[in-house]
Amino acid sequence: MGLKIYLDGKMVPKENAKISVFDHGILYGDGVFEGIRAYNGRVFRLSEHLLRLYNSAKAINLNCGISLDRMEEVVLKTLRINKLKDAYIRLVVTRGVGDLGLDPRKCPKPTIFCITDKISLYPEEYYREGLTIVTASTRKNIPESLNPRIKSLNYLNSILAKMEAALQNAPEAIMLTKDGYVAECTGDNIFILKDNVLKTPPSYLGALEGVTREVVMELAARNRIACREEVFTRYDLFTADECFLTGTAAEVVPVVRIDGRPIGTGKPGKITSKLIKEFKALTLTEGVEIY
Ligand code: PXG
Repeated sequence: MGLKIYLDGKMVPKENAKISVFDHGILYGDGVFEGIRAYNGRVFRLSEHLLRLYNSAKAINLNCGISLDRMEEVVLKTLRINKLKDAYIRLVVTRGVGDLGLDPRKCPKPTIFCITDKISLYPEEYYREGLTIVTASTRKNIPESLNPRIKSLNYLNSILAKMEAALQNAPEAIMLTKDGYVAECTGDNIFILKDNVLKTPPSYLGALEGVTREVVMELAARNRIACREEVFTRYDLFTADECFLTGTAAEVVPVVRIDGRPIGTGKPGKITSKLIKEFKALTLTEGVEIY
């Protein structure tokens, strides 16, 4: 049996999961989404992801048309019908079908779909050896224009930076704000450790309030590691003792080299390794049960 996709109230085979070319999600990137993970039969931080989805929708004045509780059922049912225990979940709400103009009032009904699939894990050596990454010259969108805290279907800003990373054979790129402060990566948040204090850029700079970022802040508190949201520059990256990225797909992954400079010892740091272990443990003990 092939993969089934939830699409507007129905479970449809992957081959038939198609949406209209008049959908404003396609025409204008008008919509919001979430990337969520399930570990060993439990969905990790599902309510946090759903809250962010509904807040992103609210910020662009998009009514999802179904309640948050119903949306939770959509995710769980899609996992169940595909008999998945470990999965990557992509939940998308678009403005829906309209005419060829921008006006969202011409889109009476949002399009909702949920894809659940086997997770393709990052190579093991990323965690063992750490990542070598670069700074992109493409700056983060300014929050005054399109707030990056909205997880919208407009990812061109991140994609342009990701292309710069690929040109240099790097798996990720650091993105700076228009003023040159470190914001985040193309699909991950960033942390540094300096003199035993963890620092991550505040979301007002234009960083997504990552669910994994929040978990790491909790783990830091639990392990009595000082952690602050702080504005910092590339200088602070280069002179950091440790650096790591966080994201639903990446989890917690060490960074050992940035723009040619080794970070700290040039090997994954001690605190980073501890947080990786703690994070893994948490994913296996908490979460919404699917079955
Ligand atoms: N910042 C941005 C810009 C993101 O897109 C994160 C941070 C991490 O957030 P979470 O909540 O996952 O800890 C994201 C995550 C990809 C990919 O292929 C990444 C994301 C979405 C879709 C694809 O790397 N978002």
